[in-house]
Amino acid sequence: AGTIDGRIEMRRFNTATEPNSVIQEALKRPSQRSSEKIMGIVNPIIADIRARGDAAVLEYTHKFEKATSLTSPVLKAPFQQALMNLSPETIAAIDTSFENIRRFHAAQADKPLTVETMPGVVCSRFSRPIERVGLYVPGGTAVLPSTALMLGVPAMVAGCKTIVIASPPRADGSITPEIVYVAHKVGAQSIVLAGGAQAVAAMAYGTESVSKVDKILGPGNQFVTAAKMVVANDTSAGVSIDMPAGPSEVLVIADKTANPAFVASDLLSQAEHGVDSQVVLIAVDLTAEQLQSIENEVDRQANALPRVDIVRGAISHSVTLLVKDIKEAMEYSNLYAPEHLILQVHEPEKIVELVQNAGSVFVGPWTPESVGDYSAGVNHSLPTYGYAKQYSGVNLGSYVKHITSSNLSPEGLKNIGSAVMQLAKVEELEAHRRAVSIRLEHMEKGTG
Ligand code: HSO
Ligand code: ZN
Repeated sequence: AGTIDGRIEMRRFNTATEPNSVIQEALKRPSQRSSEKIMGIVNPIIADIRARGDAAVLEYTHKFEKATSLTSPVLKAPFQQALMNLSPETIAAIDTSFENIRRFHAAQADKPLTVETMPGVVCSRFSRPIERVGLYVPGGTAVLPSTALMLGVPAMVAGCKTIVIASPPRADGSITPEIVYVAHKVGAQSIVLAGGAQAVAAMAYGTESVSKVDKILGPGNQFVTAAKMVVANDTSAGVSIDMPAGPSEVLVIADKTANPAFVASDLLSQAEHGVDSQVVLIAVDLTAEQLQSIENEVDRQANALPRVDIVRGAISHSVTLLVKDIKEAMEYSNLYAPEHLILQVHEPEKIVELVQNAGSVFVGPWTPESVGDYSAGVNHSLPTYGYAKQYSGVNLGSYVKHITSSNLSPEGLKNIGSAVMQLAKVEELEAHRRAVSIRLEHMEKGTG
């Protein structure tokens, strides 16, 4: 499997002939490094940041990012023009993407709602922005200004007062100019020049120069994810997180109408993210020749990619499932709950109705996943590792709290009073009961 004869090929399973247990095993995500090991590294770093603040952040950045010339862990707004020197083409691309993401997320704002549940009993719900958010933008094998857009634009739209962006600096201590430009556009207050658990801890607890935030969002490696879990579980930090994040994934469903070159290109665009990425192809009732031409395309296109070695790693734990019809394909897809689901099938819009679990769906031959990664307007910060079964991707709601309110008239309290008093009695909470009865008595006396 994977690299026989150097050929870049996914393992193949036919659901008609393989036992279900084999298929289930094939669809397992590649296992992650043991969490105890990770925690053993992450916990002391977090403790160190809490104890020594900026000095510790800097030390870790010197050590892990080799940025020994860096003297402050924070870049404060307004950011100097010289730090966002970009080609006009890149500025135009960021501006176009920014505007699409802004429009799609602005449309997600929910209007306040009010319901009179009983005469005189009015319940309302309204939202308020989370005041301070910390956005983690990974560094590593690729620079990801698009992630700064996906996290920063909805924060801006929601009206978060303080937006802090953290991203590991380059070895010369500088930060990718595209990220600085995005930070400027979304109105970020500062950029923390740090990565890993140290960046997460600095934002969760605050340091001399890093402002403490109320929520941390954004993808990252296993250390970042572990650190997010630790700080979210520490009540003294008072911070929440978006969701657990894992390696990138895509599941492509292709039938006879699919273009093999398109199918291969989508599989590879996720496979190039990292050796731990996983891609799945579900081939619906394809002939041997059709399947062959997709596999040939995967091998041919992969070998022409600059990141072919990463692709090779990802493909080595990726699979093709051969299924009999689209219904079966959707059953497996819903079971896998992919981060990205690509439908290259006949009448794809109809198939969208069968989607139960997925982070984001890409419909039809003209919708490569990369449009969603960058520019269409949908968010690319999505649940991985099967968490699409219970989590949504980052959206405007990720940056707000919903607050409810009730407002009763005297008539309302009369209408509802007996129910409240009876339940208070059942729970033997007499002060609760009296808070109602004292008012009803007051009304009866006509003094209210
Ligand atoms: N596909 C990634 C996001 C990304 N792609 C950033 C390119 N740049 C999320 O799974
Ligand atoms: Zn991507």
